[in-house]
Amino acid sequence: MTSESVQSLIDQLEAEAEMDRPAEETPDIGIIMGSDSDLDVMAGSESGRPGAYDVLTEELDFVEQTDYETAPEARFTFETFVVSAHRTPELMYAYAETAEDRGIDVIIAGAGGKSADLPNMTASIAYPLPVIGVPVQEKSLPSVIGMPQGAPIVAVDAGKSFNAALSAVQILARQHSDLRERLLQYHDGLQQDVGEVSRALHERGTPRFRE
Ligand code: RP5
Repeated sequence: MTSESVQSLIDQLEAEAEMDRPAEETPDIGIIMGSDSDLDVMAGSESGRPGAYDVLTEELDFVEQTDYETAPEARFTFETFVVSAHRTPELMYAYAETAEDRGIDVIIAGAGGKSADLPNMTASIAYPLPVIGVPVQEKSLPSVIGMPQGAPIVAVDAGKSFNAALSAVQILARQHSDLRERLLQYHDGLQQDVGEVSRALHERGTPRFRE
């Protein structure tokens, strides 16, 4: 028995899959997580480690798409949903099965706990769409990466949704040269930061640098 709120999400996904909207109007990346308690890891926490939302919006100029009728002006967008493999299996199935028809090119799926099945089940259902798994906790790692031969998933280290987003954009960049440029610019920025810190440490010496 599927609850009304879940069924309405399933209906929405299935209706979107029928719309055949142009790629400019649909999200390029789908971010799903097992629970909203995963949001700080998956999106990034305001006071802690940055995540997928932060790198996509702050470094790579993506916009989060929340409305499919009025798509954002930005060319590259992502969507975010809570989809629980165990509590809402029908929603997980509908999400994974409709993703490609809804214009998604890559899915980032995160889940916590010891039985973090959302990433690997999504990868199986959405195949051949690539899925990047994020183990939300250290203990989730074996269940995210432990796929049998022939059933692939790409995965990042525990909690590293930031890297999952970069990997997703690397996949998209094979088709979109402006994303390739954005990735190179991001990398240049990282190099610049290391260069500046290195010079400051070297020239000031350790005690003054520590101050
Ligand atoms: C997993 O169980 C979720 O991905 C989450 O990490 C964990 C706990 O979920 P809640 O009980 O906080 O909803 O399925």
